This record gives sequence, structure tokens and C-alpha cells, in this order.
Amino acid sequence: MKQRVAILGAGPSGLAQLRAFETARRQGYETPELVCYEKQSDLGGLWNYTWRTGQDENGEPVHGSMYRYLWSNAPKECLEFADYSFEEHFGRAIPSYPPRAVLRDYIMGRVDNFNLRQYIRFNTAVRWVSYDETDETFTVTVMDHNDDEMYSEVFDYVVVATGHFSTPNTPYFEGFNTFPGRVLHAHEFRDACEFTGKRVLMIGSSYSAEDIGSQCYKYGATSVTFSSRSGPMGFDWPESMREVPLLQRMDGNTAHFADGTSEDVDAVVLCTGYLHHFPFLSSSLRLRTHNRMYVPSLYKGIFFEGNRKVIYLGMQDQYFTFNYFDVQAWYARDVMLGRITLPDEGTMVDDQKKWLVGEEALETEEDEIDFQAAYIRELMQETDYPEFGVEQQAELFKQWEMAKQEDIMGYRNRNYPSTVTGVVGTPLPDHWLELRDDSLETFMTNTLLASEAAAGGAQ
Ligand code: FAD
Ligand code: NA7
Repeated sequence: MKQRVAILGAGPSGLAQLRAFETARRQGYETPELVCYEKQSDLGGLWNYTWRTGQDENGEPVHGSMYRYLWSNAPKECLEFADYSFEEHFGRAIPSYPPRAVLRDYIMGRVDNFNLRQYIRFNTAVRWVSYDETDETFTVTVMDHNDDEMYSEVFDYVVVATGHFSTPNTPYFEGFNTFPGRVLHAHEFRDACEFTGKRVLMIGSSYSAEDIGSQCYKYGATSVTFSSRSGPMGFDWPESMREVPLLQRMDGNTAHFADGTSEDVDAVVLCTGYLHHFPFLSSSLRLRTHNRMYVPSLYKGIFFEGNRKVIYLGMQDQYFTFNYFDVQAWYARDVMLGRITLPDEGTMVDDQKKWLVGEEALETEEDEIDFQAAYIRELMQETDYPEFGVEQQAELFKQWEMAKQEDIMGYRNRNYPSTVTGVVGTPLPDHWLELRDDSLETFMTNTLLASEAAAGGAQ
């Protein structure tokens, strides 16, 4: 009987798995029957932007954590698919830092080219996955909101691609209950204009704090203060932005920090990260980890120690994204097709330990970038995922880190060469801080004009 594979989630990771199988099918391999369950009404995962917060139209927890004016926070050259370049999609070169809608368009282009929607059941939330030791199959129970029915199906493999930047980690600070302003998590942040003219306090010192703080500055917040428990980010912030130690308590509007200083604020945004949350998995199948460069219990960062037929995609902290999901999906596909054989359990556990020891030795962001590149390279060597210059992309990530240190508000005006096509990103039409209309149409029109003007000036 044909094998059956359940793919949970149709974000970039789930789509990578579908694409990997479809590529093999078109090469003439016999592929399993695929069913991808997606609780949202469309694909794209976090890139499927929603204005909603709280519950979605079906009463499910809203998955989206992206905000309205989000732009790529790293050069697009570092996330380019090896088998679908930006030039192929847009028909011309575009800047290195596109807004959210432009990146989504790119992701969709690859999906549409490969007719992947045929495998996806939308508005279908996975409720439970159980494993039957006797016949070594999984039963996946889902809620189909289209027909208001629950049903179950049996599979040989389960691919968990439900993401891990969706369930907020929300610490409590004394005085939140009586704070007269709004306290929200980054997951619920949507429109920076809500904070125009407001004094905003960010808790956290990672990507969300950095970027939501920058958004608030761009859209006219009076001040932005970052409060962190493990030291400042250390960027050269504009005058109205500053970094302070961890919040101790709120007293009305007044925030008190660990160094004894205080400040009056109008809103607090908890940029305190996310939980790996799999409410549809029993403890014997469930990955337990926080956001880190190498997660425990997964051989090759993919195959779960408790049951190697439970496959997790995209669970590590992310420098690399789309192409890293692809490489994992290609490897997982080849295991499911029998093109790669997993070694014995002891060898797998030793390999997991080796990577975890490597992770513990990481000291700098550059180390982390090289570590993730080495991981991707190791997987790539065993599959036919096309070459995309992973080490060159690692160097671009390092340049990106330096550019942020030099100019945190201006780094998005830099451009980089594609490691896939060699084409260099074109100029943005203005300083990123001045670009308020970030729709796909405006971006494409104005970047074309900017390229033509730059070419004219160069003659
Ligand atoms: P997700 O995109 O989270 O997709 C998971 C999918 O699973 C969703 O469609 C969800 O609806 C579905 N799902 C979840 N639970 C269930 C269930 N029970 N049943 C059925 N379906 C379910 N990456 C970049 O490359 N560049 C960026 O600029 C960038 N910016 C980011 C900004 C923010 C604010 C965040 C949070 C992340 C950002 N990322 C960025 C990283 C992002 O994680 C990846 O780009 C990518 O979206 C991860 O893909 P994924 O498929 O693993 O997970
Ligand atoms: P991250 O990168 O996981 O960072 C979480 C941040 O939250 C980090 O600075 C943590 O500080 C901080 N944190 C967590 N718990 C607390 C408590 N209890 N008190 C104070 N600070 C806390 O999540 P992000 O949301 O920034 O980024 C996730 C993705 O979204 C990323 O890939 C981007 O592309 C967008 P710590 O350093 O642990 O002291």
C-alpha cells in the first residue's frame, strides 16, 4: 500500500516539504500520498498577514505574529531559494530588503509554479496525533471548520511544521494589573501608528524588541525604551531611544528599573519571545525546547528521539530561514523515500550530542551563523538540494550584523549580491525611515524608478 505522510502546517516549512516531494515526483520517483493540514484559510504561515489578534474567525488561536509595516530584517539574498531566484520571480532585480508583502509574493510564486495547493486542506486544525505501536501508524485527528466536522486519518509519518513564533511567552511584572496603559506581547503588535505620540517600553533585547522599537520610532512614538535582563543590544539608537536594565515593577505609569532609575510610559510591549507549543502532541511525541541554535532530541535537527517517524521542521532559532527549511525538507523526504537510511539509535544520539556540545561553545553571533551554515551544509551534502552558496550567505549575514552596528536605522538601505544569480540588489527609492507605503505595488513601481534613475546617473 502507498505510504501516507501528514504534514502539519502550510507555512514555509510545510511548503518546503510539499515542494521536496513534488520535485522527486517530477523526477520519476514514486512518492507517498500527502495530506497537509492548515488551520488558516490560506498558506504562507506567518507570512499570511492578519489584522486579527486573539482568536481567528474559527475560534482558533491566531497564528500570525507579523505586523503591518514589517520589512525583511535580513538581506533577501540570505533567504533565497536555491531553485527559485528573486529575479526569476520578479523578472528583474529588486532591493535587498523588501517589505513583507513582497516576500510573501515571492513565496507564493514558488508554490503556484508547483501546484502545491492540491495537497492542502485549509481551515483544518490538527487536534491530536496518536501512535499505534502495533501497526506503527499515526492517527491524526483534525477539526475541519469548512464542514464543522472532526475526523481522523491514518499515516505512516507525521511532519510537524507548525512553527514556533506564535505562542507568546508572557512574563508577569509587578504592577501590570494596575498599569493604566496597554500591555501587549509582540505577537499582538500590528500597527505602529497606534503608538504615535506615545512613550513605549519594550521588554527584551532580541529581534522583536529591536524591530518593533524601530517601527515605533519610524511611526512617531515620542520615546522608545528597551529594558533587558541580559544586557543591552548596544546599537547606536536615535536620541529618543535608550536601553535600560530589567523592569522591576510598574507603579501606575512609572516603570522602575534594576539600576534604580524610573520612567513614565504609556504602553508596554513584551518582546519576550515565544514558546514551542504543540497542544496536539502527547508527551511521548512532543519536542520540548526553548528557542536555541540546536534543539535537543532531534537527530539532524529533524527526527524525534521518542519516535523517529515524527519529523520536525524549522524548530531551531533562525538566521537562515527559507533555504534552511528546504534543506531539512529535502533530507526528511529522502529518509521517507528510503534514499537515506537512518543509522542505529546509538549513532543518532551521539550525533545529537555532538551538535549540542558545538552549540554550547558558541560565543558570538558570528559563531552562531557559522554553526547554522555548517549544519545546513552537512544536510545538503546528502541530498540533491541545489547548491546556493551557504557559506557565502553566512558571510552576508556577518556583513548584515556589522551594518546594523554601524547604522541601525539605515542598514536596510544597503544591498548585497545574490549567491544564486550574482545579481546585486537595487537601491531603495528613499531612506527606509521615509518609506511609509510598503505595499507590493508601490514598492515595485518606485524601486523600478529608483533603478532607472540610478542607471541614468551612472551613464
Ligand atoms: P510558520 O510560518 O509559523 O507556519 C506554521 C503554519 O502551521 C501556519 O500556517 C499555521 O497556521 C500552521 N499551524 C499551526 N498550528 C496548526 C494546527 N494545530 N493545525 C494546522 N495548522 C497549524 N524570516 C525571514 O526569513 N525574514 C524575516 O524578515 C522574518 N521576519 C519575522 C518576523 C516575525 C515577527 C516573526 C515572528 C518571524 C519572522 N521570520 C522571518 C521567521 C519566520 O519564522 C519564518 O520566515 C517562517 O515563517 C517560518 O516558517 P514555518 O513554516 O516554520 O512556521
Ligand atoms: P527571541 O529571539 O527568542 O528573544 C526573546 C527575548 O525575550 C530575549 O531578549 C530574552 O532575553 C527576552 N526574555 C524572555 N523571557 C524574559 C523575561 N522573563 N524577562 C525579560 N526578558 C525576557 O524572540 P524574538 O521575539 O525577539 O524573535 C523571534 C523571531 O521573531 C525572530 O526570528 C525574528 O525574526 C522575529 P534573554 O536574552 O533570554 O535574557
